[in-house]
Amino acid sequence: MHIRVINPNTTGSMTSTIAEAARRIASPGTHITATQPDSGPVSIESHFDEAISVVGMLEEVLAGEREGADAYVIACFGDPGLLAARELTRAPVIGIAEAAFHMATLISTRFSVVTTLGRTGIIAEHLLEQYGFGHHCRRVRAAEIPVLDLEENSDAALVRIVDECRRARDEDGIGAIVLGCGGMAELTDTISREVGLPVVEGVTAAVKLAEALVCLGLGTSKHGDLAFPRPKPFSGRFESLSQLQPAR
Ligand code: 2AL
Repeated sequence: MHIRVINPNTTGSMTSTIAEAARRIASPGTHITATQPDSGPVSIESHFDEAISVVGMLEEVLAGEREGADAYVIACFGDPGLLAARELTRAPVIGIAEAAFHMATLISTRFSVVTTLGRTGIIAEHLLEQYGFGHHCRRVRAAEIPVLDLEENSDAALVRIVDECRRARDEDGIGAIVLGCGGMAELTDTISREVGLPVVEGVTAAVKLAEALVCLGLGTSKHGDLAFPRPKPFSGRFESLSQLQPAR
């Protein structure tokens, strides 16, 4: 089984962190390819960053279709472009936020999310409502660290995240914590040990859900709004997307 894990930002060191976490959790027969767009923001911390990142992320899905990927993971906690990506393939496409929310509800009745910045926390709150997880989530908390601090200032970032997770444990009345950034993929065990609660991390959760769907023979439905986009001319810099043909 080939799972293509796409980091929608362009920071290679974060793609490596995500790849290592994905490979550590993957089953022996699963091959993980980790990629990132050529162009786009180095980190995704706003609606603008998300919007710009989506085109490069979708190009990575199209490249995966040419290689015959069996499933895709979108490894950014805003799940940018998730439904658009699903339109491009019959394979399952899993966003790390939705994966983590689903897993958290299977092991607890209430969870809190600990993410990077307050403004990305608001994006997570929108997703919780959109996905129907609003009443499972007690609180979305921010450690107030820029995403790239996870790579460049990692010791200080970990201290702030652990502190926020402890506050969530002590104040929110929760059973589990969801980590709210793809760049936190390697921190799960440490945080769980420090905080003493189950910690759900999206990249690893998404890889296991992708494996499960592929094993069940389930892929993205092509009936209704997730059908392949209708072929049409694209102009200007997107001309290469004209007459897009489904790979399978
Ligand atoms: C993210 C993420 O997972 N990767 C990134 O660049 N921005 N989202 C977040 N909430 O920190």
